[in-house]
Amino acid sequence: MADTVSSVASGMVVALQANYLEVELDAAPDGCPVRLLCTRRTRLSHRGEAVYVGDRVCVEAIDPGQGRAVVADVEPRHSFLIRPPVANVSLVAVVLAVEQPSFDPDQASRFLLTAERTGLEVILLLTKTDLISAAALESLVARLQGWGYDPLVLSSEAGTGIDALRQRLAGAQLSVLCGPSGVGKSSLLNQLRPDLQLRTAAVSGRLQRGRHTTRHVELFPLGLSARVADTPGFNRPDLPDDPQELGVLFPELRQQLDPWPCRFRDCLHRGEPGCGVSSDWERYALYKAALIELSGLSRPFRGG
Ligand SMILES: Nc1nc2c(ncn2[C@@H]2O[C@H](COP(=O)(O)OP(=O)(O)OP(=O)(O)O)[C@@H](O)[C@H]2O)c(=O)[nH]1
Ligand SMILES: [Mg+2]
Ligand SMILES: [Zn+2]
Repeated sequence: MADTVSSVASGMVVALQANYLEVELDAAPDGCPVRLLCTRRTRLSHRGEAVYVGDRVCVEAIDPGQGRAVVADVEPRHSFLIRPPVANVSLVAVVLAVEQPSFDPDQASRFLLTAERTGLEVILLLTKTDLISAAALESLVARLQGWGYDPLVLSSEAGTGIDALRQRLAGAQLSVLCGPSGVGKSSLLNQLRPDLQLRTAAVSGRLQRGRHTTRHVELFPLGLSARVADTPGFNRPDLPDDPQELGVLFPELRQQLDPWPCRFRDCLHRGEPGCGVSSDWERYALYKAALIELSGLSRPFRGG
């Protein structure tokens, strides 16, 4: 009889809860479930190797009866979203509500900057568009276009934009829905895959904040070859540590560097000689405020 307990297989981490990883096998051995509940080999922790949703892993000590195994190794990642942590992402979808909770440009930018740090394609999903007038929506869309994004206009309530979203996500191997709590990330997934019946909860309080309903990152298949990650919302992503890294995370700043690269490579675009970046864009104030925040953390500024 084959010793299935010692067999080895490869797969992908599809969910993470406390100390357990759920791994979906590429090909399950006979009589073994496709999804296994796994712990990590202690030597992985000793080497300081964390394992995240989206990671490709090798599992061993498979116990088909119990549906358990142990993650022994993690393959190198081709991309990584820092927060929420997801490995091997191909598309980052930043989800923002027009209301409930209301649109906050500083918060929105922090999510977009975090997404841009992956170097991957970033899209912006505007949700709950049933809650504002057509004119207000039009002006918000125009504003976001000025930030370099062409937002997808959505409403899970009215069913607006769901087919367009499905098409967009189906073209990416692994996309992540990330954004503040209560903006309707899980609601969007329920629209795309009604069978999922993910838990959602009404926003509450004076600020109409979300209630942190989704607790774990989890991947769900969409169509034949795509997966989408639902993630727990949070309120204030950190800025990158390095002021030099900040500018290129703003698409509307990046666009200005293309025709007019700055004279100095370490230019921070605050009116330095030969700088190719103008001050005539909406988020310039936000960019400068972020630089000041970062300089408090790292090194002092020269000049003003
Ligand atoms: N009016 C309106 N309400 C919506 C829409 N989409 C979601 N909601 C409501 O917004 C609330 C929050 O939705 P969720 O899907 O739980 O939000 P989430 O982003 O997953 O929140 P977390 O899991 O906490 O991060 C729920 O009461 C939804 O019914 C929408 O398009 N229009
Ligand atoms: Mg949710
Ligand atoms: Zn410059």
